[in-house]
Amino acid sequence: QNITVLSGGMGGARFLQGLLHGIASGALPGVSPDARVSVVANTADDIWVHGLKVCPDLDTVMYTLGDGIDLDRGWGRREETWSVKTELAEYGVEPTWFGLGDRDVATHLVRTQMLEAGYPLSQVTEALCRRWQPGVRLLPMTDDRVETHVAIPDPDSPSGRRVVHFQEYWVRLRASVPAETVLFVGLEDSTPGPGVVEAIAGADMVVLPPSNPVVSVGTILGVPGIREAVAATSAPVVGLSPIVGASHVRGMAEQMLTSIGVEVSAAAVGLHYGARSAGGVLDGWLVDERDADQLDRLHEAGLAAAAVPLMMTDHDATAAMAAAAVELVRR
Ligand code: GDP
Ligand code: FO1
Ligand code: CA
Repeated sequence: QNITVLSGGMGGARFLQGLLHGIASGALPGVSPDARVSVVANTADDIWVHGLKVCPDLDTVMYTLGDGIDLDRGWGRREETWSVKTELAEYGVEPTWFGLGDRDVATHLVRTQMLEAGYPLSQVTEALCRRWQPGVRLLPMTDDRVETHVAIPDPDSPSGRRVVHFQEYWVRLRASVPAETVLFVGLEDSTPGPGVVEAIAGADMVVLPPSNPVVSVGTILGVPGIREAVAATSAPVVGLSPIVGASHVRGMAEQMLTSIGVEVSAAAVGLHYGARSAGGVLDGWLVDERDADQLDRLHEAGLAAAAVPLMMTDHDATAAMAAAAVELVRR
């Protein structure tokens, strides 16, 4: 059996840990322990810093599933040191706000060298995963360059706005100013990476994990051909809400949803993805128990829906979420 997951960074990676735990322990109804997981990961967070290509969501999934992640930060390597970052700051070289760890720099050096030698990001990722053995097939959503940028208020500029890279919006500004517009540079000219459409078309189940619906899953679905593949696949498609009790659990999904005019609620995100019967991509949508009052809205829209505990507090809790997702759309 093949399960395909469209993932961002932390939220998707945490979900994948629980999914793999659930598969191995036989906790997912009708899913055999030898089921294989393919991950289509967001690459629009990617940024070039200090001449290095950094791929936050690919690396967060790879490090998390490869057991190299720093659990407190949720990104970057554990047992990290920061000499390179400190020395760069001593030289006054910007950006000083981006946390580049010494161990992490090695990953970016390998990736940058391979990209500059002409290897596509998909082959670079495959090479890095030979070391990390994440236990999934990790597929960049595209090999083309795509970057999320954010227009923020700027009284000093004639337009009253300034555009910053998503990483600056999140890491330096902590999403503390409104995202007036979110721009996905290069997205409309991108094509699905190798194996991506096949992983979706050939899946026995497609999952939209509790990742950011705008700048993680939204960007993946925005690669021309991917949304179409999800809408057309013979596999059931099920999603889990990243919004619990009208707010995100962490990160900046609230700001992103607001900037595209979508209500910050579990049901609104499910309706934003839409029921496949109504031209959307979902067959089923899981919300947290706190949002059970929103189930009617989802049923009326033609979605299978259920309210279950949706906090990824540990691998068993997350495995139970994955089991509920399987159960919701099982035929
Ligand atoms: P990022 O790329 O590092 O931002 O990670 P993702 O986009 O994959 O996931 C971020 C989303 O995960 C945020 O919108 C959070 O609301 C959501 N999230 C984090 N922890 C949990 C959790 O325990 N349960 C649910 N339902 N969502 C979560
Ligand atoms: N997130 C931060 O909040 N601060 C950082 O300094 C930071 C550095 C960083 C370096 C490499 C990397 O792969 C991820 C990094 N992240 C950092 C996380 C990154 O901003 C992710 O894109 C967020 O999780 C949002 O998707
Ligand atoms: Ca991300």
